[in-house]
Amino acid sequence: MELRPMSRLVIISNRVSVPTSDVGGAQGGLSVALAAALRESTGIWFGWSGEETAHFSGHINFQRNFGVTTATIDLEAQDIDEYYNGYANRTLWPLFHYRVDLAEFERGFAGGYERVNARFADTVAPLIEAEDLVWVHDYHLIPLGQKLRERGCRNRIGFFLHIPWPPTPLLLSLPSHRELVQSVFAYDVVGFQTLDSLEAFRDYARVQLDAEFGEDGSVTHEGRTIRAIACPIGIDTAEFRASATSEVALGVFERMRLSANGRTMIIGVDRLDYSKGLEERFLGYERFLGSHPDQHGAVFLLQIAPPSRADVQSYQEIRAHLDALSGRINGEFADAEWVPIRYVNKGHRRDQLAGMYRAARIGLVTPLRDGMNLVAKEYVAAQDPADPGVLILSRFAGAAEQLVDALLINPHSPEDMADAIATALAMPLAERIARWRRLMDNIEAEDVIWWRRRFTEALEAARPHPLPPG
Ligand code: ADQ
Repeated sequence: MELRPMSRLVIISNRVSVPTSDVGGAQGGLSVALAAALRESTGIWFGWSGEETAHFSGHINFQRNFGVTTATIDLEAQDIDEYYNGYANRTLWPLFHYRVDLAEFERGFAGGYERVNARFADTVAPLIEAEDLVWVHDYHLIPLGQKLRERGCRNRIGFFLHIPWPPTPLLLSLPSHRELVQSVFAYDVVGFQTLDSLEAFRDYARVQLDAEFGEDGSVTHEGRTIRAIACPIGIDTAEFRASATSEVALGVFERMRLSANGRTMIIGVDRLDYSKGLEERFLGYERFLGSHPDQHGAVFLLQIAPPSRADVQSYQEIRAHLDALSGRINGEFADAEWVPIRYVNKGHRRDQLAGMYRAARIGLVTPLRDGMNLVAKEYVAAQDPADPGVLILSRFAGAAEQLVDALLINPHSPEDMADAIATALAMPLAERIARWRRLMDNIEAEDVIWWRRRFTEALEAARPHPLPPG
């Protein structure tokens, strides 16, 4: 393997996930992968601590854990309210997931978003050294690149968007859409999860900004050229496969089998979020039960959905809806010995999840919109190669661009979902194995290490930013 000195990497995201030694524990593949990149490159990971402070001071808390340096700041209550709960999660998140109906456009939120991005820039800029690669993550921090440029940062700076980029007509409903998109041109490389999102970004640049397009994905606007690429995120496939056969996972697998008592298990695992299509999933499953009386008592759905963003009203509402809906469906179909939906609002360790995925004949992943959806990939990676389950996947998850051998469905259609469940339950072993193998080939080839390399190599190939004119 070619050995070359790596640039130091500075990763900036809203929250920082501090590495621990506990491989089976709470951490997602993303944090493991970024931590691995940081270990190789001796960089730092900068973000909000998740803590509140009475007065923002710019004080940075450095920590070093398992070879990774993290640097975090505390934010004021107003920052958290306007930037995080406000602009990020009540304006951009719904809008970028095609829910203009839920998006709230308040000037206070926009102001808080600008202010916190400036606070991030002020505090992180002095930490950045001349040759560092800077990699900014997600919708919380879109204007950060521009704010760093305004503070004289000439490094190569990349941005990766974990959620979908919306079609132009939707984005136009954001009052400051033009400023937001123009700020993207401060980066050198901009990565999207899918070709669909990349195309939507290019469409905006063409129609609204009259941008020019070059070879190799370059987009030029007002003298600034960026490279816009599709770079789908993957999971740490090797690690997840191993965790699916760990002692903890196999223990969970056995207990699930016992508690299933001969019934076939269907699994759903999602943060409790309206974008994940949980109501539609329950309704599709209800339709399946309604049209397949022979399956009563023979299947059950285990839905794991830990609450998230509980300070935002639309999240409180979806939770209440799901409580009512799961109760109604269980009331309609359950008998003394069988409950059709086991609805669990708790998080689980990753190795426990892996064991549950492995025990499920069907993985039901039906978001209405999703940047990628890593649960779909984890479900596949956790399967027993000799007796794999079937993935039912929404066409509107980014993962559907890669996982074409899943049963792809329209999550808005209860009939589509009911049919897919019936098809999956009846699928012969040979077809299950053939589909699983092709899904696994993709998940192995385009894993999180591939993703990280693809992005950082594009960033390394960018030319250092020229000095500002004048
Ligand atoms: P999320 O919307 O959070 O991520 P997803 O990609 O599915 O969605 O990742 C969720 C992660 O949390 C998975 O690793 C999953 O195992 C874990 N998880 C979910 N429920 C859990 C539970 N009950 N207990 C423990 N772990 C649980 C955003 C975007 C996605 C994109 C990712 C990464 O919305 O589209 O795929 O970022 O880019």
